[in-house]
Amino acid sequence: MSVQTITRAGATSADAIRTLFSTAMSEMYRTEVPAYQTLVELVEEVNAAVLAADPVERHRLEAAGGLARITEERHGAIRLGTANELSTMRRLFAVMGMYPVGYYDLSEAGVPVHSTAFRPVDGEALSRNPFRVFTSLLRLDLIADADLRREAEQVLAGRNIFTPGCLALIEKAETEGGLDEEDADRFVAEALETFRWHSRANVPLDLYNRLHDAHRLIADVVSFKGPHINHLTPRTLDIDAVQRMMPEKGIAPKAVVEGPPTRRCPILLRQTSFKALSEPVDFRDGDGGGWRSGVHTARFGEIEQRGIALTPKGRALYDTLLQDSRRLVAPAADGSNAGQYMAALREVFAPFPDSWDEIRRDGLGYFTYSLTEAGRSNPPAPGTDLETSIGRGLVRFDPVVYEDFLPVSAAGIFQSNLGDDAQQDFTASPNQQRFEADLGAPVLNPFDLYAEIERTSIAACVAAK
Ligand code: OOG
Ligand code: NI
Repeated sequence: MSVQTITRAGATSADAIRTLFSTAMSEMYRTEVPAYQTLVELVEEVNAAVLAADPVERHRLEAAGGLARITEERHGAIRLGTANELSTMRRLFAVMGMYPVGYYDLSEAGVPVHSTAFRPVDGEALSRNPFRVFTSLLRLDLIADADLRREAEQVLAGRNIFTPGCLALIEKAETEGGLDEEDADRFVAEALETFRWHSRANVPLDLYNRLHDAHRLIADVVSFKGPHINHLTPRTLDIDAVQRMMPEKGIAPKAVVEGPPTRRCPILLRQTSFKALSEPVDFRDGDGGGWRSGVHTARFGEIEQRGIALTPKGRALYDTLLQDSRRLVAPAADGSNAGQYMAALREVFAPFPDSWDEIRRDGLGYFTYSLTEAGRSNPPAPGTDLETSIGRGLVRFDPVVYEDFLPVSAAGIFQSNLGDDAQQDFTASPNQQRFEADLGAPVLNPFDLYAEIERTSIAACVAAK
């Protein structure tokens, strides 16, 4: 395996380790969940067709350094059981240049977890490989049954989801400021073990059933030796086409695409998924040391289309319009009113500007700015106003890709029957403090990161000679 290394004391760059890891994860998931392989092929097919039909988009992606990213892109998701698991996971991801961004409180949508997304944060790292992992922590405090809570806590306290080799290499990376090539390869192999599927449960069937009755997710987190990756999501350039074509490939998608409607200029994130598989699992057979067969449903497939990152103003508009459309037509869990919902969504979102220039002028989205060819041969004089340079064709602007998640969409993926009054509280709630204490660090604010990427690009334009 060859990695791109940087010269500093022979250390492998965090970006290179992340790429090794996301590639290994993708390979593992392809063999574990064959439908994922089918989905990846479908997405590649659709992306190639979109780029062939749209040379302008192709050129724009190329110019923004984004073309190579598209087929590489993945996100995954895991669910953890304890504070200790979460803080160690933070240290594990840091070795790959991934940091906790954002806080998502899913309890408001009836899912007993709160979450963050580990991802690269600066523009350069993102353009190399934006691999991200949506990471949830189970909230046992939301289990009403005190006895069941104690049992679950006991099971979780007795497991160790990281291999000793993985823990040793995390420490080595922390003390030595990185890993050499050989250690990087070992680290990836050891870390991968944590994300692997275990067909043998960690609990007897009876306890599994009681956990499952409390909430399906509680059973998923507590019953296994580790936090198996539950989906891996490729990025498509046309989610409507993928949604349409999934049945042709023998995959049944959920009824509605989550997030904003189809638009010329995509905003934020649109997602669809196929239902979790029912998989055979062996459960411990009481004290006898034997095994009993059963099933568990956890792992599924998901596809997403990413659009521009919105400013707080753009996000507020998005949240209002989404709420309005859900008030008009609440998507039914069985998909019976999917057409109606999508129509309402399109109609309600009509006031959201649908050209990059309008989105930019209205301060709704983040952009990167760069010199055009004309701008490079004839740089704007120092102090020239950015708008003037754009007007003269010396500077161009490109949308910054949204790298995060949407709580309503995530909840819709977790369970597709949100009530009318389900809230989308994206800001701090009292639980964020608890989450950060368990994480052992504050989560980063996504808006700050996008603003920084925009600022850096403007500074580079102004400084160019
Ligand atoms: C995470 C669901 C959230 C997304 O893309 O919004 C998510 C989970 O099911 O563990 O991955
Ligand atoms: Ni996902």
